[in-house]
Amino acid sequence: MRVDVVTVFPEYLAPARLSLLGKAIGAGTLQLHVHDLRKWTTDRHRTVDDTPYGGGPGMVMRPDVWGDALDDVLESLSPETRIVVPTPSGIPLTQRRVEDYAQVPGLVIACGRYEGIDARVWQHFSKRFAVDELSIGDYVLAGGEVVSLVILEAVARLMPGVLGNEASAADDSFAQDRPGGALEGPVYTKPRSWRGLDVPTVLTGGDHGKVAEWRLQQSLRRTASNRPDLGLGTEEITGQ
Ligand code: 6GU
Repeated sequence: MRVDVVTVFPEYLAPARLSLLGKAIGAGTLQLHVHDLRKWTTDRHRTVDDTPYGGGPGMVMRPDVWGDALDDVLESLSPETRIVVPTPSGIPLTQRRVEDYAQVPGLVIACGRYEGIDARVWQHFSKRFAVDELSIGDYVLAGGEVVSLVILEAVARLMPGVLGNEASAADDSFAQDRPGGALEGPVYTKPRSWRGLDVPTVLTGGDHGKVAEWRLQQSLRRTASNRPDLGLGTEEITGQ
């Protein structure tokens, strides 16, 4: 898969060359192209923003600069490429959507800064491409660069050959085919006893059916406690 990121801070994407993402790039599974938006500015000061029409605080990114940048970046790309616009006013990024992105030939992630990008840019490009305005949670970041790293990592680990253990993605919290609870429960490793705390005996007893039952119960309990919004009632834990 190919991912193009357009940003005024291309150096912000340096961590994408590390660890799991770095390996996916090295293996050719992921082709990452980072573009400096200022390359498409035409004035001496390399201006990317201006004051908002209608007044108010902050600055808005100019449609002419973004339009020229996206024309060039999209020119050689598949029409199935998705344009992703990180914004706190977007629709929530979910694992469902990450799974969807893992199936497309490419993404173009348009990182805004300041108060956002002139809305006409998306009016224009949505005539030719699917444009998704996405939020990664109910808090405000200074720009989309960190969000692009989040999307890259979430998508890349679903691609064939990227994770060491292919089975581990299917067992994730939120995965489509996870039975019962949505969140993973607690995990343990050696030593069996540490600072007076013992691993739950069910995990060391060798009864795989009992282990599965215990893990499901832990998963439901954690989901009800940490994420009541996910809508798994406590009756599914207690059986009442
Ligand atoms: Cl996608 N962008 C920004 N700037 N802030 C956010 C966000 C995105 N998601 C949550 N907060």
